[in-house]
Amino acid sequence: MNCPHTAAAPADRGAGTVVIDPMVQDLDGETARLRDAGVLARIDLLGVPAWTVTRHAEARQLLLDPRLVKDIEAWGLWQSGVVTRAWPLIGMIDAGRSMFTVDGAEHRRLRTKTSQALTPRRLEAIRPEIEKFTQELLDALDAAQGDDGVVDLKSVFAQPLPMRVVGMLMGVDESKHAMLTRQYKAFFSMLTPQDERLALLAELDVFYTDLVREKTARPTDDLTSALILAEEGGEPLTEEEVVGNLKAMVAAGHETTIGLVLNAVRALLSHPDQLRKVLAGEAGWDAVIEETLRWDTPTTHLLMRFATEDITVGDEVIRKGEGLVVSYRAIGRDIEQHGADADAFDITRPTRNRHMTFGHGPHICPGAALSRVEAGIALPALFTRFPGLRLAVPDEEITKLPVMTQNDMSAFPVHLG
Ligand code: STR
Repeated sequence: MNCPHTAAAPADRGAGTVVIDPMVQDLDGETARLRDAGVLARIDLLGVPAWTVTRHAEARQLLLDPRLVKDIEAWGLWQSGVVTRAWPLIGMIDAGRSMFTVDGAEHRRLRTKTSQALTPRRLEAIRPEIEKFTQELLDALDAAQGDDGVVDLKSVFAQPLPMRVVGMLMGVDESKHAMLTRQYKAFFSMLTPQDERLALLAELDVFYTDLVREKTARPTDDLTSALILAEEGGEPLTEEEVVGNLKAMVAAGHETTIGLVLNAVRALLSHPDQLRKVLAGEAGWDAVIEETLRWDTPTTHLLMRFATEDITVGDEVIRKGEGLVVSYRAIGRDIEQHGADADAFDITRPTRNRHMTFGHGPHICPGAALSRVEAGIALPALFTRFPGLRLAVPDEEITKLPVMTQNDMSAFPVHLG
């Protein structure tokens, strides 16, 4: 893709550079090329050069390294004006002040309440509601079948479920869910012109700011209200910080879990021997969830961290001011970590729990337990209600959306059986 708004000359990109395809035409091929390009690989993101880490052990170490920060002001290409708001991926980095964009002591201040609200123990309280949403959406699936018995599992089930859960948690009214789903779809799609993307982000900021002001005036029993209220003797978050956390939670909580649920269904339908094992009780749903997280990560590439000093990784040096991406899909397929058959889906694999799909270190996903609860309810409920569930098209015909950072299918047509 031609990228006229950046001045990064092709000469800046070495021969070993992997160009990340915005259309996501061959994700497995690209993952293999990244792995082959080395522990630390040079990538091109719509004309912008960056490093990516492709191995489990080194990623783990880098994710603990305080010399890497999320603050965009530490990025040389941003300081020099080579990268601007005209770059289509800027919204993944320049997303406002929140727990996603701040490090150190300030990061702990921004994040503590959210992570405490999402512990496995606290989540037990909302399990019945998640079960209720799941049953309602299974009914909706049944009702949405066409005359041919085909229904899109994505739009009718996998997409609305996490939106309802994160909506309930954050206090976002159901009447707004369709708008949010539409806006995030456009935000992530590389087919959306950048001026439209910037406009929709501005609209979302107005929406979230209004919501935070409403919750400030009339607090309710949700995490947004909790984020607004100061702890006994503590310093409250600013409005900007609450808005930042709220939008990070809605975007992350909604987008990633769609991938987890759909990828697990797809893996099971294309590995019927393993589905049989789960249905016969010989393997657990937790094994399906962990192996799916490893093998088909919802997040392909996580943008971005910046080096505040030169950082040596093996034979390469990330120079001060350079950007580092974490390529979770390649990391899940790391042969050193998972063995020579790392590309195979195998729910009985001994290392299935030793993946790093939720990250590591201070920014490790605060919603990890929530996504496991959601998938742990949705998957068995789906296969119990529709034991004859099968794909309505050959697996090769399922296409990916043109999204560079997330692993997201266009649709997932099934026969309910
Ligand atoms: C989307 C745009 C926005 O308004 C706020 C955020 C912050 C959190 C980000 C989110 C982004 C994109 C998807 C992310 C999420 C955190 C977890 C999720 C990166 C930039 C993952 O895919 C892991």
